[in-house]
Formats: sequence, structure tokens, C-alpha cells
Amino acid sequence: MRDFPGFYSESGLFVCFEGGEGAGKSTQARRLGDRLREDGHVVVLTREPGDTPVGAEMRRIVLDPATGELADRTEALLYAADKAEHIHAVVRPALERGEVVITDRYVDSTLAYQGAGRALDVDELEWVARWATEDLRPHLTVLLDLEPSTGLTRFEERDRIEGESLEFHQRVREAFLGLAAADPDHYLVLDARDDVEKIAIAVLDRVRGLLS
Ligand code: T5A
Repeated sequence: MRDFPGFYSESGLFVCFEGGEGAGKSTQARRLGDRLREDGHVVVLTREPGDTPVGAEMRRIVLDPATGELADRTEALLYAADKAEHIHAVVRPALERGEVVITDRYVDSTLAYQGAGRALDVDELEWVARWATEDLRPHLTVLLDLEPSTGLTRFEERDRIEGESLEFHQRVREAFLGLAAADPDHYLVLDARDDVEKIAIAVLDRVRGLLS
């Protein structure tokens, strides 16, 4: 199988937040966006799945409990299609304009949820996800690490994926940590139990370093 070396945009900055359910990704993505705007940067705050018109349809299908059971491969391909559209319509154009793109979830979520969670073949899955995203990699992925039993109590209603077993979410957590350990230069792993502001400062420090 072809090896994917990864492509890093030469313009703009691509930052990704990853982690399990309720880890605080959206909270931290918003904070980082606000502070970078205060610093004078143009920021695009985005998320997967669902930040394009086509992606919104995919999001409804994969997350609505009313969808019921989906074949694992169908689910993986829907997430991949969302990514392809997201990269094409949102992420690459903004990076080419030299902007900061902050995404709430990206390829690692597929490797963790569909790979470790659903137990699809990770090499095959990675091939699909890298192909869908033209192998564009974030300059930095912030992994907010949290014990799933804590994260799952941070909200009340559960979608199709959140409703999976604790074991499923534990496999997802381990997969995220494994991805970060394999490429430490491009990851910042933080304890998501920490105070919101403490986490925000650690993220901002690292990102400001990349921007300077
Ligand atoms: N998925 C996604 C795949 O399976 N494959 C893929 O390829 C992709 C891209 C997306 C789902 O899709 C799956 C993964 C997901 O299951 P979603 O609705 O977009 O689902 O939800 P999530 O990304 O999981 O986001 P959540 O809303 O669950 O959690 P966040 O964004 O991590 O957390 P946030 O910021 O909304 O915070 C949750 C609560 O915790 C509090 C907040 O105030 C909020 O109440 N909080 C903290 N509390 C204590 N201490 C802290 N440090 C806190 N930080 C936040």
C-alpha cells in the first residue's frame, strides 16, 4: 500500500483539535480563535463533520440516532466525503489566502473512531482518509486527553457515536494517544481535566510560537 508522507501547507497555519467526547475541543477552538483575532490574525474556525452544505447532510446521517445501524464502511466513507468537501471548499482556500484555520476534528478522528472504535483495517482507512484530504496535515494537532467516563458526563443527550460503549471510547482514546506519540513534533497533548484557561494558555503559547 502506498505510504503517505504528508503535505504541510506553505502558507497559513492549520491547527486541529482532537480528543474524545466532551474533552473541550469546541471550547478551546473558540478561545484560540478569539485570541488569535485579537493578535490581528484572520482566523477560520471550522469543524468536522458538517461545515459545508454537503457535509451538513453527512453530519445528519452519521450522528442522528434515527439513522440506526450503518455498515462500518458506509460510516467511514461518509466521514471521508465530508473531509474531501471540507478540505476543498473551506480549509485549502483559507490556507492559500494565508489565514489561520482551526478545525474541531480531522483525520485522526477517523483513524480513532472508525479504525480503533469500529475495528476497520487502519491502513486501508488511512489510505481513504489521506486520499480524501489530499494528505494535507495540520501543522499542529492539539489532543485534549480525557478519560471517556468523564467526557461522556459533560453533556446530556447522546448521538449515534456518543451512544457507543465505554470500551469503544477507551479504544478511541488509546488510538489518539498512539497517533500523538508517533509524531510528537506535530502534536501537543494536554490533560483535558485541567482548568479551561490553563489549557487555553498552553495552546496559545504553542501556536504563537508557530506563527512567529
Ligand atoms: N467522528 C468525527 C468520527 O467518528 N469520525 C470522524 O472522522 C469525525 C470527524 C462529532 C462526532 O463524530 C465522530 C466523533 C464524534 O462522536 P460532535 O457533535 O461534533 O460529534 O461532537 P464532538 O466533536 O465530540 O464535541 P463535543 O461537543 O462532544 O465535545 P467537545 O467539543 O470536545 O467539548 P465542548 O467544548 O463542547 O465541551 C463540552 C462540555 O464540557 C465543558 C464545556 O463547558 C461543555 O459543557 N468543558 C469543561 N469542563 C471542565 N473542564 C474543562 N477543561 C472543560 N472544557 C470544556
